[in-house]
Amino acid sequence: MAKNASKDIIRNIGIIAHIDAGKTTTTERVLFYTGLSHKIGEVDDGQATMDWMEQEQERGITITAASITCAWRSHTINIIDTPGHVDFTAEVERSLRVLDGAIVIFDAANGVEPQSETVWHQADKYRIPRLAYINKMDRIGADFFESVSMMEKKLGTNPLILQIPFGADETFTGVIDLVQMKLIQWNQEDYGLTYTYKEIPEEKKEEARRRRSELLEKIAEEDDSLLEKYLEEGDLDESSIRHLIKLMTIRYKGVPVFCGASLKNMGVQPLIDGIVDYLPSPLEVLPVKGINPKTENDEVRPCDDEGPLAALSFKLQNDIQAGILTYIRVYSGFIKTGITVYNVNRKKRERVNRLIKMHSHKMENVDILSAGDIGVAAGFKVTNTGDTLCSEGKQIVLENLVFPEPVISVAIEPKSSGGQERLENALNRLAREDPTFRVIVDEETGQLIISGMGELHLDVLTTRLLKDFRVEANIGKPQVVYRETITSEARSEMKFQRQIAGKEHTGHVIISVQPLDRGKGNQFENRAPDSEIPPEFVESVKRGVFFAMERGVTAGYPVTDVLAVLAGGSYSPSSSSEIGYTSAASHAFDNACSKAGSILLEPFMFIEVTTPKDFVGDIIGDLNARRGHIIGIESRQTAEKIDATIPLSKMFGYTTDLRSMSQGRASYTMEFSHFAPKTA
Ligand SMILES: Nc1nc2c(ncn2[C@@H]2O[C@H](COP(=O)(O)OP(=O)(O)OP(=O)(O)O)[C@@H](O)[C@H]2O)c(=O)[nH]1
Ligand SMILES: [Mg+2]
Repeated sequence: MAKNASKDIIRNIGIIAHIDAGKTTTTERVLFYTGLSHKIGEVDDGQATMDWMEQEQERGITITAASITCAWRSHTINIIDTPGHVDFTAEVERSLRVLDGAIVIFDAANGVEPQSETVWHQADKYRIPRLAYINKMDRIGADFFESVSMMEKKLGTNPLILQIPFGADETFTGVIDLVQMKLIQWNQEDYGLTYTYKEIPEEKKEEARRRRSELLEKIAEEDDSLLEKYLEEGDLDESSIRHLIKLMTIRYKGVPVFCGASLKNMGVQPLIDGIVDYLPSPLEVLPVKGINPKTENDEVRPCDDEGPLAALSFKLQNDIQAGILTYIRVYSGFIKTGITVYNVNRKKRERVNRLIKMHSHKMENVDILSAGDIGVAAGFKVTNTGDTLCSEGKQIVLENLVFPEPVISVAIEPKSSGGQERLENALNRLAREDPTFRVIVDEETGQLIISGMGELHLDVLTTRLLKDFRVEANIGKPQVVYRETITSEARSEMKFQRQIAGKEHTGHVIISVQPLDRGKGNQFENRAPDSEIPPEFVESVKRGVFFAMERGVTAGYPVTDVLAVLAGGSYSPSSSSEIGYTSAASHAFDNACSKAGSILLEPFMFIEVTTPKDFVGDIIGDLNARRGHIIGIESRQTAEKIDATIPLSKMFGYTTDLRSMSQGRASYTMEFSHFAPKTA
């Protein structure tokens, strides 16, 4: 189709990395070099275009993923710059879910950091082909080859070195391109906008030749005729090399490695070339998979405008002017203004009134989003994050997004008694945007409890509440969100019977529960004969069980790692109802768990502290006092790294404590590790 032909010039790309690796700094250069901005916005001056939220500029970090569309060598590149802080990992997750490729940035002085591993595995999960960019080559301690070897060791990947640095730290002045066999250097007068290709200096020629042979050895086998040519001639031309690198990349067999120093305006253009040359267009990725809700069969939908509509909503955002913005990736078919689409998860239609392409926070109205596109619909009523939009006649349910569960909470209350409704409204709006943020009412105290991914996450949200929504509220101290689980098997039989609005509702179920391995989450199985529980009521039983799991059994924390089995029950044609089965199932589950004996689990975090040698002793002593378990200490050129696991409950205020222990010179990153029984 002529329409589809233009799709091979589209690239949908995410930028992912550990916090502070330079994602936004690099993206700002992309904006400048592709002509989207006339001036480079620096993160350090609070001027980055991509970090447009006030809080991002104040804190100097990215909080929400922002997208831009730019043009390079007649291609259209949609780039999403994601946050690196672990509290905002959901932004990375949902971006990767809808993208076709990624650039993973590493800090040359630190190599593979904990969050680099996390985002790498997230990209593995969604089968995303990727490029690696070793940034900050100008920093003291920058080590390109050490970083590459960490990629092999820690990420188990096959790096394809396409460039080597020319110099390191203060002497870093350019990159040697092994495909073109040239030294590239940037003109600093125009902030690196122009650059020159030079002869490789004599002292580097031998190394460059050797590295190029190593590269060719790795890639030549990907194509039989090129392998033959390589064996005969001992070399290959540029376009054959690029072809082989692309095949390796989109077949997940290798990761091209680039290097540079974005802040010093070196290295970015070859990386943009890499996006065009090596990352896939929407036509080159696997077709999206889903389930036909009528037949329950798997279905695939290739990227084709003519195909039936399959699109995923992956993000919701409140906009003061445009209302609710729903971010959508269209996989097949198209969405046009004026039509209605079918939300299969809510079983409701949505009318498409306005479509937008986002350029960071600027909007461009468009008439159509076609297969392979990412865009925004304004004014949708029912669609939530993770819902599938399709045609009502040809339904499909795409795999939903799974987000991590909150681990920390605070109580919040309005300053005046009249403020309750306003507060609840604002909280609900924030919760709709952010699937990792929960609002619940404590049944005993009537207090509002909000929970999220970490102290920073809740701090950002409460600041928005007070500033953007101008709500006056008192905010409590952060608390850990524990989990409940069981230690043995048990079963419970429950009969529910009640008159509701003049009608009798009954339900009778037998539920058994058994513990699952840590990290398995909750599961539900139906083993009841159809004669005891008709299949159409199984969903009601499941709903009752999951409701009880959310609410907790003895301490009010969510239940985890439990298998609930519907083992039997009975059915009365005159009175059995959905309400009856749901209520009976909730009670039976509670009762079975109480019998099985429930215990509390607490979240443990993985923490990595980076510190100058002098403070190692004090920091380790302090970690031990917080019930930390030291996993390892690693010496790097510029600092020591201490890895440990530690209960989250002992980590409140750690930022300040670490600062005072180390005269402000140590830093740490922390991410969720696992749940384990609470001991103290
Ligand atoms: N020396 C040096 N510093 C850099 C380079 N690139 C970025 N930085 C600095 O590193 C810090 C973090 O840069 P950002 O671009 O905000 O990093 P990020 O990956 O977007 O960070 P988050 O969005 O918070 O995860 C800033 O102070 C930058 O100036 C570089 O090439 N060299
Ligand atoms: Mg950033």
